[in-house]
Amino acid sequence: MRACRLICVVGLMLALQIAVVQAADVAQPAPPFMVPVGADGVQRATITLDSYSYTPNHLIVEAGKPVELTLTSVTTITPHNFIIKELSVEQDLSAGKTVTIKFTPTQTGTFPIYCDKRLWPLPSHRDKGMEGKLEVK
Ligand SMILES: [Cu+2]
Repeated sequence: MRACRLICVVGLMLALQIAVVQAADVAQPAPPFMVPVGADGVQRATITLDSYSYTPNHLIVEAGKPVELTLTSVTTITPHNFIIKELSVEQDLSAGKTVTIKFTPTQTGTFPIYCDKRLWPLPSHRDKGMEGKLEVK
């Protein structure tokens, strides 16, 4: 009887441990991407746009240096866009296209990146998880 109870307790503890490990895996966000500065002083990165995500979705750049982002869409039908409202960045991107945008952030802070496309009456792409952030240091 006592042995049976012990086995049950050990079994339960193992099950809980597995559940905790799985939860940690799911909750782990992708690490932020430190955008490298080229020899010409330009900070360059490539971002992949899919339905409904940006990869990478958390970029870190330095203030006062130009940023050049190559946006590549890997969708076959759905158009997306790339908006950083605070920095006046707004770029449409048709399915399968690649566009390069350039801007120079002058103020530090963390600014949301998102896609505001939506097919009425469905939720916006941002609501479906198509968002990220630009951290300016
Ligand atoms: Cu979109």
